[in-house]
Amino acid sequence: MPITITAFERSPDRGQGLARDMRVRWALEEVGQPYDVRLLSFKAMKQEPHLALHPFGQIPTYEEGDLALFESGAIVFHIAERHAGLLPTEPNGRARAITWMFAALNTVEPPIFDRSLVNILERDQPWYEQRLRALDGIIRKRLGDLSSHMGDADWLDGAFSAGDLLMVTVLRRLHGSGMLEEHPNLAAYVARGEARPAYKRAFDAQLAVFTAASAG
Ligand code: GTB
Repeated sequence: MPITITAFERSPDRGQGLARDMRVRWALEEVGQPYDVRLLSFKAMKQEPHLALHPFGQIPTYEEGDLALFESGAIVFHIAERHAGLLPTEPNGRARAITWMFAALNTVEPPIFDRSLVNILERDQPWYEQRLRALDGIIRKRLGDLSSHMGDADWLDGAFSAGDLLMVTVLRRLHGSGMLEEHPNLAAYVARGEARPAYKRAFDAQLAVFTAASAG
């Protein structure tokens, strides 16, 4: 069954691969599944037929035959369940890798994503500095804990898994903040993820969308 995902017609990140279609593209590249991309304007995302696929009018979505999914974490999990390469087969290792998927999305991503939003939307507000300091404190605590957990390991728990894929996409958002560099093992971890051939193919594909939109 052909797979179709959705992505921004023109990503506000100008091709940095920060939108959440990147993690879906990367997962599909890791497991060697070809996919089509339907590009959407902000207007089209908020209208039918897209709303029938995504109740919140966002990207990414995933279609395969009569299956339609939204939520990037659920999509990556689905890909990892259906195809070898992103989850261990040994049950306990698999459960731990799934735990890391949740940790990336529920524990590490929220303050990092909020920080991006505050920087975009609240810069002119009187509470901006205070809010940024509070979020940076939470993020630094998360990074410190994660760094201690990882030590000198290459990946979170044994071999590369969907947990690493999600964690790296989450941590990448801190590029430019200086916070990753406070933990050389985490900076190296992110670089290791970004060096994977599947990551590079996914990154280049989403960048090509932005480049084409800018030329047109
Ligand atoms: N929990 C959902 C998931 O994981 O799939 C969240 C999906 C989501 O936030 N989608 C965003 C979206 O569709 C795009 S990824 N936004 C449009 C809207 O809500 O109207 C978030 C995002 C957007 C922009 C940047 N950027 O420019 O750097 C980065 C990330």
